[in-house]
Amino acid sequence: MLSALLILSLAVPPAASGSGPGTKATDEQRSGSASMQDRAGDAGRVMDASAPASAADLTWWRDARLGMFVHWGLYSVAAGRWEGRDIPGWGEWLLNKIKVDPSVYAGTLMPRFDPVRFDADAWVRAAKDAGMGSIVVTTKHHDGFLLWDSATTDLDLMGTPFGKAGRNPLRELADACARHGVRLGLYFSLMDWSDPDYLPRREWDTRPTDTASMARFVDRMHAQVRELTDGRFGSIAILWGDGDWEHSATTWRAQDLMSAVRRAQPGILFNDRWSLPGDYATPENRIPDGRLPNRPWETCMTMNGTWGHVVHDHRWKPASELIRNLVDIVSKDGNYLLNVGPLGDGSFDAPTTDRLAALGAWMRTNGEAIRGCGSVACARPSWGRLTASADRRRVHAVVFELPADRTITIDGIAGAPARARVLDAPGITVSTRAAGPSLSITLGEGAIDPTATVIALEWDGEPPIVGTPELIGGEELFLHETELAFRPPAAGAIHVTLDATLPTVDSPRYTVPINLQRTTQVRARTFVEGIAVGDPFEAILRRAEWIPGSDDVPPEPGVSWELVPGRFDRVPTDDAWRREGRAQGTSATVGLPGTRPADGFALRIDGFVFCEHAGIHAFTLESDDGSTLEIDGQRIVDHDGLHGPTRMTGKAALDLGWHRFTIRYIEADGGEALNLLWTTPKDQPGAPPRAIDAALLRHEPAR
Ligand code: H79
Repeated sequence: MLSALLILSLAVPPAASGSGPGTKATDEQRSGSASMQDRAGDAGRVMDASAPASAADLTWWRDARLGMFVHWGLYSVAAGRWEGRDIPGWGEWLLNKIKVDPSVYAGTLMPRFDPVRFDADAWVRAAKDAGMGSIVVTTKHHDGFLLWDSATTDLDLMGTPFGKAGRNPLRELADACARHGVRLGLYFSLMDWSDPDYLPRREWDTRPTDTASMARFVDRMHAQVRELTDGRFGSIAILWGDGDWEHSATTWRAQDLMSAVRRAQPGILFNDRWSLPGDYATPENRIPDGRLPNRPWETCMTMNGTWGHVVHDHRWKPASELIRNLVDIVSKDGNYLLNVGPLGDGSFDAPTTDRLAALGAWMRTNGEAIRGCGSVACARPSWGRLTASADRRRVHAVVFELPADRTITIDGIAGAPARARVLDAPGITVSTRAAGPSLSITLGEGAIDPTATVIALEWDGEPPIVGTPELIGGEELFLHETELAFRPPAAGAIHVTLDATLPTVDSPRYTVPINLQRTTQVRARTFVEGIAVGDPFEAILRRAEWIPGSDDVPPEPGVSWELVPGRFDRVPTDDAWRREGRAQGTSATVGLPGTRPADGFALRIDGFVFCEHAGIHAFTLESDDGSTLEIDGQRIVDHDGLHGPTRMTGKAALDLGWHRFTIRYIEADGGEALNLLWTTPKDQPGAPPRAIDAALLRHEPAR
């Protein structure tokens, strides 16, 4: 019963520390893969399988909750018009709409890029006054124009009158951001419709492709990103990739690029559009239905129907919609990146300025319900949304539609707050009344903000929020028995079933930890005065099946390995080892052979590991790219596929003695790393995985 033995977890390394801003990666750094020493320094921590694929510090980003997105480039000059015609749709997609040779597009618009009204301070002040913590500005969109002086191409700022006049908008923005305490993020499109080496070409593009080389393009793309992050624009808070979908992380060499960028900018965040998971997800023009479990996210959204300025786009969203979107997003633990499309002259149009002003006015009064806030574990109310402060002592009832009786109810808060106030109308009286699992709030007479009124509810300790029962004891994989324990609820009682039925108020009430001795499906639900509150808890706690060990000591110390050169996307079946070019050897511990092919290979490592203590062993495979681990013929870790240096852990109940294991590994592109770590029953609970002592590894001689 294989599934009983598997608990997988995945983690990736934290940002590598290294040289500070100003470092310019050399060509060797670019083309070579990071050394094993670098990888060792990358050692990550084991997290849930669903945990974000990064250990970057997102604190400032989460706390800010609101940022400004800026789409500004050659297309802003055209403003959705070409040869006297209105071009419908997104302004920044103009080149793809007019389907002209990229040199015609650039030749027409570059001489006209002279935004004399561009004022970096005004942009940053507008963002700050709107309550925004960061600005993410396009440095290069799909059209391929670079908004800075780049050594990599002539399709850059220096081909415009603005650049020739000595202006440097990204530098000016960086300085203004530093002056105003706003973080600067850079948008960068990987897809490039102008670069002669980029493939695939758009279907309308008639330029010959015979001399194009994606490898050369990726080199140039890396060089561009390194220019942006080498310190010339100061400290960069976010690298916001886009247009990654036409190629894999392998082709982009995304992992190498990210590692190099993180060395130059240790605090930088990556979005999820580098063909890798990155630090956070980026739903576009869409707000998810709820939280994304264990995944930070940010919705980016236009104010009208386009990102880049289009004179004839009048699809403006009302400011009230933008404000409610922000509240909705924060109530789901998300961020809001709201777009502006400045004009070709560098100014903002009136509809944009109006919306930023309305947002700012609302934020100045109600920002405490947004900044540093997140979700509340209660059902979503019909009249608006709930957010909670970071210290969880303050809950904000944000009212979109106040019922006629001026009373709102929060299901799942079973007690009245110490204080309550209406942020935009402090004179209004607020009376609160707790009844069972619900809190009712009635507002006295007085006008309130019809868009979104915040009622701040404060407790002196934890508010009595009653939701899904929280497990605090009980192992998902246990040996003989485990003690199932729940955190005592803030109010009411937890009722539990162990027979897969939905708990009712008549099910046994949880009072003390429950001893489990067999695989059990646990369901639990909180009831206050007989009324069910929140979603039920559900989990299967599995009793492990023992894998017996062997007393026969394998003849040779260390492990044996076999290697075949070739390109693999997944670890191959054993037939692959009949290929030509096979190499074999032995080594003292699990790792990569000293000499190995440059263009990809598959590796198989065989051996036996000695378990000195019977019990649950956790094996952590750290690899770049994919790997799998079998113990006694059972797949314990499946860390297959192409990826950067990440860890994955699987558990098995191993009896005393020697256990046969096989590791399969592939190296396709980018960095190379392979490492096997473990924790044994004699390690402290929660101890980090450690290397396996070489004396515990032996193997049978190769046939
Ligand atoms: O920069 C903005 C967009 O230009 C960029 N991402 C945001 C932040 C983006 N590029 N591609 N996509 C988003 C997704 C592709 C959308 C498309 Fe279409 C739908 C391409 C073709 C159909 C939009 C509508 C563009 C052309 C028609």
